[in-house]
Amino acid sequence: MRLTDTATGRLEPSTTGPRATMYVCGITPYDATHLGHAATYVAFDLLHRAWLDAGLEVHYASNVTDVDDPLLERAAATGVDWETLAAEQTALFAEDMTALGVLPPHTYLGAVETIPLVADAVARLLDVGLAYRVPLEEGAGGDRPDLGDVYADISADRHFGQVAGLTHDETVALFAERGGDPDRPGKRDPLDPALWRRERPGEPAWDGGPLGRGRPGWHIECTVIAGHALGPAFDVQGGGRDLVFPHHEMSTAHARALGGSGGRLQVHTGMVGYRGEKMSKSLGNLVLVSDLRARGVDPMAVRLAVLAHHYRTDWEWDDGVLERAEKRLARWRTALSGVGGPDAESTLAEIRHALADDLDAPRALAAVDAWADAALSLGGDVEGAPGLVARAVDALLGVRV
Ligand code: 5CA
Ligand code: ZN
Repeated sequence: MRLTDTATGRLEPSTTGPRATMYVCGITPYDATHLGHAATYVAFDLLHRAWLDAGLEVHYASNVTDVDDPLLERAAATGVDWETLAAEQTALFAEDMTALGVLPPHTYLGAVETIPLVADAVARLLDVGLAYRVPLEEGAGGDRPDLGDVYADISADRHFGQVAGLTHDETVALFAERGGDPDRPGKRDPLDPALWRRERPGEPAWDGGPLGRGRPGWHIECTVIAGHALGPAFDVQGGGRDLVFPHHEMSTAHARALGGSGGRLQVHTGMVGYRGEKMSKSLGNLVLVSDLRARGVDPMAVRLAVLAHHYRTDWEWDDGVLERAEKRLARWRTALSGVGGPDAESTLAEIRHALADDLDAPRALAAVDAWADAALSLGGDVEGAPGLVARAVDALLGVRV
């Protein structure tokens, strides 16, 4: 099967051997799972299922960014303890994913529980001169204010920029918009990302050995968790398109700095919008999976609504999208209720072909629609055909019918 690699823009083989490995960036748990998250995890779930169907030995790893600025800010603004907020939202996310039929990762690690691994990696980068310290402002750094924050020196990386392929001006703008600090005094380059943030009054901090107490930077966290789970090189680094730059550019650069190569392919999903803008926790224009579930919406209809869009396109959620998916699901269920039906071998082959071709879910759904149309209009007497379609829809598309 082939996937579009963001770095080259080309279709590339999804694996190179009997083992298939992917790292998909997990949530920052300060608010509940929305349809944008759901679409991203359902897309990579299709890949997971296609790999299993091909008989590959799959290792899927993911993370929870359970300590980060947006999470701490939300906790402070709402007066909730940040750890409680993170634990609650992480649990709700798992529930939502289970309801949507997303197979869980084999390795699932939080930022907090991997701090010693990250601190080690950052200390190594300092030792080999690929990272440097930036002096702290007055009042920061606890009893070791002399140990600065640690930043990666991206000028040392010849391949920097290959993931996103952006111009310098574009990168600086995006860096500022997406959690970076281009104007921090003392940095060698505005784009250098933080690897270790020293303790600040009112912020949580952990023992960092030679780094001093503090907490990990965002990109290095994903590099270290992916490397720990999958090794220095793996097949797919995935996430939504909003992570291409800086997150995946930086985490791949960090992987190289640590002697590996990170994801061979960079795979990104389009953005789900709502009411004219990207659905996002920071904008607050959210449709939550848990709200839909609470309203009694069948999560399989939600999954079908997602699958009706190719993973790389941007699309808008609205009631019509959900209504069409509910109708489709009901129609499939009716068509699948018989003992016999039209021959389904070619339907199964078409679903597999469609998924092997850059996860073309809409084409896979169309194949099932065609079979359902034939079943409902012409009938058919192939015994077991509905069962075959039902199992294919369940195993390959993750839709329980
Ligand atoms: N914790 C980091 C990654 S290490 C993070 O980006 N968390 S997140 O909660 O903001 O997003 C989780 C995943 O959902 C990311 O892959 C992100 O790219 C994706 N995502 C967020 N918003 C949307 C959206 N509107 N449409 C599609 N995917 C989205
Ligand atoms: Zn990540």
